Amino acid sequence: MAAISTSTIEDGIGVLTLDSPPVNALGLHVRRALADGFAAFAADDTVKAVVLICGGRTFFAGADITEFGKPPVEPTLLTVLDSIEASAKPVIAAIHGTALGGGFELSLVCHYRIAVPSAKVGLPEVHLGLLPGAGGTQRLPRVVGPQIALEIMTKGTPVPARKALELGMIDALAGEDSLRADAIAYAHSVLAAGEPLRRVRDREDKIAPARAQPELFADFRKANARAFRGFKAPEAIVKAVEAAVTLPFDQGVARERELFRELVVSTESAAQRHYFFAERESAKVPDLPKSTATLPITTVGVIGAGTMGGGITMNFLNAGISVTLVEMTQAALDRGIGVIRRNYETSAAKGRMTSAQVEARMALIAPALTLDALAGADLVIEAVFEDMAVKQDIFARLDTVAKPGAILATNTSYLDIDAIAAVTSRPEAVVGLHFFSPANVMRLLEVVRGARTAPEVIATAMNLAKVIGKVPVLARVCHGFIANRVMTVRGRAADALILRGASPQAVDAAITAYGFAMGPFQMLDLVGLDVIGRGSTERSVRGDLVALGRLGQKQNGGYYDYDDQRRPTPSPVAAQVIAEIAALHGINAPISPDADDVVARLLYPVVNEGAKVLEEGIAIRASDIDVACILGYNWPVFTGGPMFWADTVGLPQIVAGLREQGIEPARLLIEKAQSGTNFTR
Ligand code: T1G
Repeated sequence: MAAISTSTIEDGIGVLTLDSPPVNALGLHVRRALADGFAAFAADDTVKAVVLICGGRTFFAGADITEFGKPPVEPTLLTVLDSIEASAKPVIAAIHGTALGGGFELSLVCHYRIAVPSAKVGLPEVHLGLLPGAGGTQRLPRVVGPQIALEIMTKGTPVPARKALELGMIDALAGEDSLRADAIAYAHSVLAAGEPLRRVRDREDKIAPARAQPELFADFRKANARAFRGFKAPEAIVKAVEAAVTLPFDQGVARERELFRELVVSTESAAQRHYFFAERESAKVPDLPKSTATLPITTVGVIGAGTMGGGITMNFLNAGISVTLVEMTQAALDRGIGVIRRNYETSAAKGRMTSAQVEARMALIAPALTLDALAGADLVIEAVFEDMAVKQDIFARLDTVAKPGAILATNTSYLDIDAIAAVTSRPEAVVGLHFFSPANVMRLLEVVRGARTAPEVIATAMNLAKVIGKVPVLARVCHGFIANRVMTVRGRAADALILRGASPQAVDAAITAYGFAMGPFQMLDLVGLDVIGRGSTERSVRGDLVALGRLGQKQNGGYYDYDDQRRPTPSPVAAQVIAEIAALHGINAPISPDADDVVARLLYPVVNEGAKVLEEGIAIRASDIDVACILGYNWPVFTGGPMFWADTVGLPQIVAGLREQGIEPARLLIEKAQSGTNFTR
């Protein structure tokens, strides 16, 4: 292991520099280097104060998540932090990049914190199904007060340095390029001031007032009940902050440890830690050599200024990339650009961006009414009507316009991109970029690899995803690629179940209890029964409801009736339609599945389809299917996604359950169940 720490003494200031790529995670070797470095400075009388700083891209980004689930090895993080906090000499944390989790907790046991303006600090453990387990739940409330501490820890969002200074999370800002020098100067100023050393743990000023506000915690719980539903960590954080306010420090820390230990062994935390790595793994393409070149994307063309085309365009404008936006008519173009402007102005009205930023982004749009305007684009994304003939016509014409080396992408949700590529003279340049609506919000980007798509086109698309703030998942060509393919199975199973006698509300209740924000029928009523076609011609419940003019919340109700506040109630009309269609299918043995049965009937088939997607080579790895479902369909992240969840349930049970439903499990699923292996562990 290369040396990761260096110690220097400059005019009485001991500077300890840690450099452990990629993010200075507080793994065992880093903790050892910290313990040794601080012990040496403590014993050296020429050292009057200490500056702790990191090399590389960031201050410590937290505990080493890969160590979780393994027995702790001394020096543990708590041991190291206790030794730093006990220092008789002032310790200054010099922060750049992202001081997160245990990294920020480490800075809180230092006496002072100085950061560069571009730095961010925070306690994002909640995203891992955890709480800050190295004193953060006890020290942060002593710095910013319990209310703000609750917000910071349950939301898990990093706090930019200037805001952190305002809140008292840091004590000073350094120059962007002079952190080390400024931190040393700050240490000298601390010595010159000669103030008694203050430890965060001893501060009372921010928590004493909260002792007279017991309602603070009840109010916070009530205000966040919906957001916290299904998660364990947020409630544990509230309990820990209550302890910070009501208990002496050391007892509060003990309470924090107790709560942390409960969380770290929970399935929810294992699921969220799985997802943390899965989201990063999905960007890696094993059969693409690291040396594969990526093509420069400096100007983009988008064909179609409708809902998808407009949302796709915004992603590039947000990244400062100019877009030539092509529509068939001026009216359609004006409408599309108007929607983009309104979206930005809504964000500006909420203070999320300035009017100048709105104008700067709008200025990056070059409207056009002809494909010829795309001649200079490095990448063109087609986002028109989901019809193969329409797309083939556009690609055939685009092929004659686009410059050599341009990437030609389609946003199709389902269609075969090889059939689209076949009408061009450059199938190696054709790729699928499947965005999810609303395209400027949803973080999933399915990159669809055609039979002849070139490696550098794939590498460029995967890299571009990160540039525009998306998480890429690579898919081969099949109907629906990954997310739509596996989640369509859930819709079909739900349609079948209500014909067997389960009510839409019973199905929706079971799926929301599982953790989804809403069930399949609530979703259909929200989106509109006429929007998502199932493509079948035979009579169906949905077809009959649409024929009755029942399009969902937007018109006359759908599977539910709605009052003028859009509150749903069971619909006798929908029940009648369901009975008629059931009779038509000769179904007369109604069942009344309980919630677990509903979950098994809707989600085991999704796992089965995921196994097929894997064995067909459509997805590279099982965790990619989890990423696609969590980001594309809001599959509850605390289950880890369908494949991680299946491993939690146990694959033999999934296989048996599918067979009870009359479904033959996928070969891969049977093999794994029989061999005792799994998808994601
Ligand atoms: N542990 C181990 N590996 C980590 C890691 C961590 N904490 N953070 C990142 N990595 C790896 C990551 O898997 C990837 O690996 C590489 O570093 C680059 O990451 C006791 C219990 C810091 C904002 O939750 O948010 O402290 O794919 O691609 O986009 O209270 O990483 O290259 O092999 O994300 O520039 C709390 C998690 C931990 C922060 C940088 N800390 N990390 O983002 O790079 S729990 C966190 C991040 C804890 C204490 C508790 C981000 C980043 P590979 P990346 P990035």
